[in-house]
Amino acid sequence: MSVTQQKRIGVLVMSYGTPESLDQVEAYYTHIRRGNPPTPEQLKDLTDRYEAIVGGFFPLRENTDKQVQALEARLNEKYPDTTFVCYQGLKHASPFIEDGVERMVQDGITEAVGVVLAPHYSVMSVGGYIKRAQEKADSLGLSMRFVKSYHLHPALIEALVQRVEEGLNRFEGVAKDEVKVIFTAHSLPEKILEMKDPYPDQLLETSKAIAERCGITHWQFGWQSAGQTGVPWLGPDILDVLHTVKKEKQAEHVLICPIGFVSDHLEVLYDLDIEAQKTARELGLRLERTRSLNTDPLYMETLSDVVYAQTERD
Ligand code: FEC
Repeated sequence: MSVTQQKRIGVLVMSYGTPESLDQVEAYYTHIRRGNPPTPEQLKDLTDRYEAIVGGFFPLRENTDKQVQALEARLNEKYPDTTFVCYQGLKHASPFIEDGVERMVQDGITEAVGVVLAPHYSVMSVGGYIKRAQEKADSLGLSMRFVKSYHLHPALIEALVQRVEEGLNRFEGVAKDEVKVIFTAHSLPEKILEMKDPYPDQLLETSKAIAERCGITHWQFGWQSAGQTGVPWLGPDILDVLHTVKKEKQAEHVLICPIGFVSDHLEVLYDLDIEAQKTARELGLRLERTRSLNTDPLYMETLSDVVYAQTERD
């Protein structure tokens, strides 16, 4: 009796990457800066931020590991006729995107799908991940398809709606319309606007979809975590938004929902939970932040769905 081999698909799950220990911070930062080492002051500033979040622990590594495992489990449970094997490919740390592609080829994978753990497409973010993976796959003769964005997937919106509702409920005794909701994402250099990059519009679409579902009208979008690179970055920055909320007496209660991020990591745990929280306290505002998606089953549902859709294309 002949046994037909089950179809095997490699899934390259790409994420930003983080150091594994404090002594790797310099190499990591140098990679982010495209090979330019940071000054001692810049290095100290970044190391201090990692130390401030959880004493120099790097939560993004464990969170990405768990997301990759959970996605593989969900894909194989949902689509039992195919075997999905997930590989990690990190932008700025090991295993790098290219390492992930190479491992798939070494394991005999001939067909693969790439997906980034960031829902919104920018040529400078997701576009950069895809370019690197595609180039490596082409050089090794691996056929790859890519998920570009999934910012309006119903399961993603549902997961975010649940978080906003839960966040609003934390303001006990405060009416929903007395809380200002601010959706945030990582800023990028302003030059993306000239390129007609979809990133700002996609972020607004996600924000509007959540606001409509939650029935909130008192919201806005703000940027966070802009770099100090000597060129203008997209604004308004979240810290300026908090100042405006106070100055214009828009609200005394603020809920931040970082829709551009899917895990607990430096940009959430430091830039929002420490830096923005300090500004809010100084301004006399009460600030809460929605829980990160991490391995929420609805997020895994989103990812498994968009990955599978790529395998069904002609
Ligand atoms: O927890 C961690 O260890 C890593 C957290 C982390 C995430 C993240 C996500 C995004 N970034 C994006 C764009 C840029 C651009 C620059 C840039 C710089 C940094 C630095 C650190 C850093 N990023 Fe990041 N980013 C994270 C961490 N990022 C650390 C360097 C020091 C600093 O500025 O704080 C500027 C590069 C340059 O100098 O030219 C641009 C975008 C995302 C969201 C999409 C994604 O996850 O890929 C966009 C998480």
